[in-house]
Amino acid sequence: MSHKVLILNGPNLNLLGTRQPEVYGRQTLADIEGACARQAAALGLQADFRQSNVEGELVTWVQEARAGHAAIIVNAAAYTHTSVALMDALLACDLPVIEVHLSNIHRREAFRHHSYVSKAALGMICGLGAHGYELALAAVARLLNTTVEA
Ligand code: CA2
Repeated sequence: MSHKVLILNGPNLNLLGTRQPEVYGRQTLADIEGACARQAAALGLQADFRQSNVEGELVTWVQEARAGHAAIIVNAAAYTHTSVALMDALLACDLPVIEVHLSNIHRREAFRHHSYVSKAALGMICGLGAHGYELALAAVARLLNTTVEA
């Protein structure tokens, strides 16, 4: 049975493709979901792709992931820089966590340079647009295979 990977997207990412294409690209979140589904299948994984504008809903999904998912990929959007609650949930989930951002948060405003999510993440991919999600899935596939073989 293929491993299920929870791919979480935070607030306002549902607006992708409608505004600020110079920062976030032209792809919609549905485009990214489709690309993740294809990449996951090619890697023998299953993508469970979700978006929420509600911090508590993201926290609940992370808590529930422990029961049925093998890893979490998370673009927490603005909650990256504010949410101790999401960080605590990710730290407690006992799953490998990969952080993704479409933009290079370190080339942007100073308030985007700090990430609470990074405290719980094995690694972070930023600045490569939607391709970052596919790279994160490749990293998860490698991590899970390594774990099985070790
Ligand atoms: O670069 C990323 O992926 C971010 O996580 C995106 C967040 C931002 O707060 C982070 O600092 C970096 C913002 C997501 C909002 O996306 C929009 C897309 C189109 C129009 C408006 C917002």
